[in-house]
Amino acid sequence: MSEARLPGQLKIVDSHTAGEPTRCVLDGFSDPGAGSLAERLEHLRSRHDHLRRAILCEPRGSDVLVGAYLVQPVNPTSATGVIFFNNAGYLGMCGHGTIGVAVTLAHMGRIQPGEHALDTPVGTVAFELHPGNRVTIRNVPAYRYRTAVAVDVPGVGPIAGDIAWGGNWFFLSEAHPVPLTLEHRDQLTDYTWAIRQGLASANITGANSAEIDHIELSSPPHDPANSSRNFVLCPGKAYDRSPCGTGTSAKLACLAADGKLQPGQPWREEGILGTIFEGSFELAAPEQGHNPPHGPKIIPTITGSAYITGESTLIFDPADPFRMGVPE
Ligand code: PYC
Repeated sequence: MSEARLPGQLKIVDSHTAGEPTRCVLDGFSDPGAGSLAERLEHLRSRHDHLRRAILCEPRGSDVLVGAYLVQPVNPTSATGVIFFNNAGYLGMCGHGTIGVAVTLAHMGRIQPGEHALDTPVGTVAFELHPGNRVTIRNVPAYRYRTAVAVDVPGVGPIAGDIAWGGNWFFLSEAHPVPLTLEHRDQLTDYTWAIRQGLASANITGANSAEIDHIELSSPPHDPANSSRNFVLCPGKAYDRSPCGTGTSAKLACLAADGKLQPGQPWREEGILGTIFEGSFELAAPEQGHNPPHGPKIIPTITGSAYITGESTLIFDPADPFRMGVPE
């Protein structure tokens, strides 16, 4: 398939993990084949980005969807390779998406309950498929990169937060103008978007000048059985309906750095819908990187459930004026 051409059809399986949807694209697209997943992501970004929009944006998709191209794994023992994408671009890792992919692979009869792994552009992620659509992922190493960073938020003023890596870059703050409830989602979206703009204007980045494209607010949980509640703004301005797997990983790294959570201690992260990811961590082995100055590197494990919501064929009619998605 050359640039700006679409396949006639694509097979997809849709699922949701704790309320956040994942669209697995099974075949019919041009799998870049060889090379690392990071190289293949770049190939898809530079040569086939129109396909991302056609699959995920309106009228076939929506801003909330996360897509997952299933590609050949790099490690022959991995169940699949995965390149995650959304309405704005591509994701290095996606926690809810990995749980969704695992349940999709089981739905297709490609895996059975037990231990597996999948390859992502930021590393291999081990996962265990439990009976009953439940999945535990062992994420890539997470760590806090900077502590108590002040950012001047347009229309709000200065606030403080930590910057952490959990498979994506996060700015995590406990400062928020309204409670973390669904009824305040529009205000929370505007506020977190303003934080993101404040970070960009001040050139505050993750390591190697990486853009911080996820903003995570935390508050005490609504349910006392849980540990914390969050609201996470994703790169394309949609908020995560789930407690966000990479966001929970980044949070665990900050808790570990502050000595507020010990290895193996359980953590229950409540998302904006009240759904839960169960997390814990172990300290990363020295060969997985030295300890950065703002806390140790950790290996987070995140458990959640996903459900299949559909199995269908996307059709790209050459006569359809919106076959490439609606204009941005
Ligand atoms: O679960 O890691 C996650 C995630 C990232 C963006 C949306 N969900």
